[in-house]
Amino acid sequence: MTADSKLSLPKDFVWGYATASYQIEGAANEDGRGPSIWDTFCKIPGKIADGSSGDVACDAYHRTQEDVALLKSYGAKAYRFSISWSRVIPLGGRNDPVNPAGIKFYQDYVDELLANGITPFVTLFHWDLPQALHERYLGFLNKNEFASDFEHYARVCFEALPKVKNWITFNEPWCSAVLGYNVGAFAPGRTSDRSKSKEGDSTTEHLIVGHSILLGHARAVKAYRDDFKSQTGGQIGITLNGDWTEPWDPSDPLDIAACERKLEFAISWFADPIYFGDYPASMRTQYGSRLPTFTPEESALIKGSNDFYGMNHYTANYIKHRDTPPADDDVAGNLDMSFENKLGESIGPETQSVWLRPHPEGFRKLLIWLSERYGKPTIYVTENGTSVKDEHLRTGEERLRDELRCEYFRTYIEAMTKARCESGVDVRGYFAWSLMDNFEWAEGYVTRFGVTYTDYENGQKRTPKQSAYVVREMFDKLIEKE
Ligand code: PNW
Repeated sequence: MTADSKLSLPKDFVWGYATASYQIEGAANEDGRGPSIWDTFCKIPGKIADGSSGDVACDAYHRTQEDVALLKSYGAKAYRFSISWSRVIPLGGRNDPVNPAGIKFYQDYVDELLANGITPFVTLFHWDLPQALHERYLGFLNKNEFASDFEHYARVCFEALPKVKNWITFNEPWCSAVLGYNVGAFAPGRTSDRSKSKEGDSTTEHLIVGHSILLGHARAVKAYRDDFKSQTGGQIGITLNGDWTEPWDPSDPLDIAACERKLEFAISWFADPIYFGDYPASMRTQYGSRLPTFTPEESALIKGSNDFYGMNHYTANYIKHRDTPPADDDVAGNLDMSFENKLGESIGPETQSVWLRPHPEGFRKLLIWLSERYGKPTIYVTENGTSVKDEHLRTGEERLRDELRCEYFRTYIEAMTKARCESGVDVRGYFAWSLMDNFEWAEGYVTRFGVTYTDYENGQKRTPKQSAYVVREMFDKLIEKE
């Protein structure tokens, strides 16, 4: 018996595809939806690579049945999508009106999925903050207002969608905080760099945003556990992004320490408060009083607020420590990241995304790292996938032959299975990013992540790529039959 033949996943392993509201829905101005900070951001010249927006996107708002049929044809057991807050509460706040058409859209979506035997995993917040809340009190920068409004919005969703048993509060708070309020590459685009934004302070705002999101998460989880969980028997958690790290020079203890520090700045920033009740010491050391502190009540509320860990994972970096003091706007832990190590070896092949190179072994290692640090939590991989270099330049049938993506899914799904079988990581589900090519944020429609080709020139027609069959084959092969 070869080592490989022992690799398998349990019968009840959940797998499927993930998307997000602003990236696929379109119908930005229909049926009472209010604008989000992404609608506003897309209108600023120069912010989106191809000058596009999510106004139409994949037109998923009008294609519920078609998309659920597509998922079914792929054999998906589950589907992760997100709710557009401003479709449900156009102005966002706890005293603002709820939009019945928005509620109905998501109720119908859930019903259509369930009728086809597909389990919904629903994200409450995937970056599209109602614009009105940004204007009213600067959104995340006002901790108490934000957390109260988010809890209210979460309650509206829990109430309206009792058939949903799997909830994710926030998607990748690191991206909202750092890309939105430090680098300024994502909405609302705040940064200290005055060539990019009139407003913003990259030395503090991302830290305040992170704190508000943690509190909003904890308030929504408490609301769910107090008033909904017992009736519906569901589960709730947060989704965090995190890349694996390898030392630039494996013989340098300072590079090894920097690898751990990078993981803490990216992941433990949010996961430590959720599992232990406070920020990691490495961040306190670097940021001092700029990093907010938790009151004892806040700490108690946040600690233990995950029924499961939602893991988004794409890539890995080589890490080199710095000998100079950290810059005031540093977010990584005072280190340099690179795709090449000291010997000039590349961590993986190029893709269309400048930040992403496949390195499946890093997925296995990070699953083990999370499992060990956080006491063997239940993990759902809520996103994993890749873009393909120059895929947007292909024509005809070549557009469907996404060999690099096929190889990515083969090797990453195998790496995850190894982490489960060989190291006892409690991973129970996997969602490939993404069901179809969609609006890739600041990269517009140039970068494609789908297992389905979306033809934006021809009525957003969907055509399966080879990778859709590969994902299915992998799970058909790995999941035990009885
Ligand atoms: C994730 N980075 O975002 C998101 O959750 C998705 O909405 C997105 O489409 C997907 O990954 C692919 O990009 C990220 O720059 C965006 O490091 C950017 C980064 C990481 C994650």
